[in-house]
Amino acid sequence: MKNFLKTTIGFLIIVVVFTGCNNQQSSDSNGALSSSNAEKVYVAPGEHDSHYAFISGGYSGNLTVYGLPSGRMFKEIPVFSQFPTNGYGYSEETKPMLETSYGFVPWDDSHHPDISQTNGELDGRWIFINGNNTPRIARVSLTTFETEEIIEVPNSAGNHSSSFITENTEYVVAGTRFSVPVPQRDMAIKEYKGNFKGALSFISVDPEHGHMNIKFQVLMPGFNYDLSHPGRGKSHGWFFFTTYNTEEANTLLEVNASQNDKDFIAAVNWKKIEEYVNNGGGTMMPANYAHNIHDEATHTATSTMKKEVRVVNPSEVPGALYLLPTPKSPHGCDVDPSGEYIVGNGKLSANLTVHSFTKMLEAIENEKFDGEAYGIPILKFEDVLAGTVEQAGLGPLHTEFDGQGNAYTTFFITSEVVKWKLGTWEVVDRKPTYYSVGHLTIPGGNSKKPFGKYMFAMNKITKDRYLPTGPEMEHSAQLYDISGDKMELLLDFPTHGEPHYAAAIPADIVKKNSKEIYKLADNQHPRKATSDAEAKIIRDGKNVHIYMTTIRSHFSPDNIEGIKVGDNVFFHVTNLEQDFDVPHGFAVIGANNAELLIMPGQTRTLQWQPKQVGVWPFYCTDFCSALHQEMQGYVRVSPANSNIELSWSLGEE
Ligand code: K7E
Ligand code: CUA
Repeated sequence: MKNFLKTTIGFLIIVVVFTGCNNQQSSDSNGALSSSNAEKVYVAPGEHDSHYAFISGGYSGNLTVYGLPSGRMFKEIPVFSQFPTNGYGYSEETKPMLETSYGFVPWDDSHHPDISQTNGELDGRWIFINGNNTPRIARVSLTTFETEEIIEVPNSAGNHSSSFITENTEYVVAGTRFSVPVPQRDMAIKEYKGNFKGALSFISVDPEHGHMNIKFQVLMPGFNYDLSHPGRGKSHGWFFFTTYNTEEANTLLEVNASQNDKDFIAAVNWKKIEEYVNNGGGTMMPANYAHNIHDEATHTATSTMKKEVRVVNPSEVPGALYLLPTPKSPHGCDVDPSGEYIVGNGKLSANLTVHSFTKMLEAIENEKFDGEAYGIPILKFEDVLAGTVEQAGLGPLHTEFDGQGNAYTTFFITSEVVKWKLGTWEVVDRKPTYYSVGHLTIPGGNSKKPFGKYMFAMNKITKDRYLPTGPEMEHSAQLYDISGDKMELLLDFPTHGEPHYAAAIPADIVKKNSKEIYKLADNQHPRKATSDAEAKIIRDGKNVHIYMTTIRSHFSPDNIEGIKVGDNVFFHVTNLEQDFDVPHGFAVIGANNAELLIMPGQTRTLQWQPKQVGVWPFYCTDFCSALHQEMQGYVRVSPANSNIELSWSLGEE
């Protein structure tokens, strides 16, 4: 009887709970969910997510790694910004990564990550991301999840239509948002029109190592180049850029750059320009830009200043550039998986414009032009138009594809994602976002082979979605199940910085390659110490180099004397561990930089300039063993004129 009662009451509770949820779900406005949706995002303790999502950190300058469907953040990868958490941009080995022609620039604004591709499919080798403010492109390894390379982009400003990857990672492409004088010079801002230029940079990627090199820059008219995407399949070899401010206004752009009814999508036949350049075409122009590479063998980055760049003027390569009229200051520029449709989202329009690649080629073939801009032929809007998605919403921004013939477009003003059909242009579903969505991502959704299943929206405004945290709230993302006819909202999760775009990929493609340790035997750092016996200290004038090792649970040496005020001390710390996930940290009192976090087999260097006489401790910052708190040492700092001899020890009383 007791059991029967229990079961009945249990059943009743379940019914009540489910009914409650169902009632809530039917009122779409509050975005509440049924418990079956909770199951869809539940990853049991110890189990893994099915997808990685790499979400741009916007004004954090970094890239964050999330799991889908759980929305859990796994890592923040420092890219363009100093990161005291692990010493990136503070350690001597990583400082060169942030060198530019403007000197050391420890911050940037990162917008668009894109994963390397082979045959138009995500191959999971590298991920590229742009620095918007001080134009740079970074390459992050997806075996170490570390930034390996950063190249500065000269003649560019506001590196926004970046960083997008061609079908076989031949190029990572970077377009300037702001047009500027090229070369830079002192001139009146009023003389912008007709004089400023917009550089579109094609940066070749070495297929084996991923190393980047600016192959050429196309010097375009002084428009704003907002977003871009490569052609794929039939349109492989072309690249498309949205433009706004084709008015070439230099003040009050909110009015003056919205005068033209149509701006353009610029179509660039990069294959043609590549061929021209391979035959010696273009001009080498003096330039000044940094190229920074982190070498995994020496665990050290070097920065080289490059002195020239190859530029190409559109008029030099007839047939390589065309302008496709596109309404109302388009923002997003997205190409469908087949390569036929080029979607230009006029952010001031209610309709979506879709151009046809086939029609574009026909119009070019028939030379049906509607004038030209600075010598670049303008095609007729009607001749290239594939179709229009009518009255889909307000403020369209970005579009992704599911590989099933559907496109998903974000609408900033009406806060929604709208699903529509390629070819028929009919709207088939819409779901609200909370609130004011910018980009959206489908795993592989900007490649030839989208993986579908999930879509997530990255929203600009959070408001009441989370517990309040004062005036500053993290932005919110929302995960939707797109496997059915209708999108289903599954989850809200907070993101870090301001995510603009993100790239997502099935975990299987990436996780098998993820590195667990650096082999100590492969460490070629010039100041490594690969055993306690190799620990030593070398004085070179005021520079003191401490070759130090760490292993659970001591530093070697752990007692150091003979350091003087005014010295420049370098702690070169090698982590001797060869076990997965056993980093050691290193911090010393009064350091004006950060800590070091040293991965197994790695060497990292912290500079320390002791300013006060005394005996000062250093310690491990990462709880590495039961005796982690014992992992410490002392440095004796004597007056600048003292005669105390340099000495070091471990385990001597
Ligand atoms: Cu935020 Cu792609 Cu920089 Cu649109 S961009 S939202
Ligand atoms: Cu090493 Cu804590």
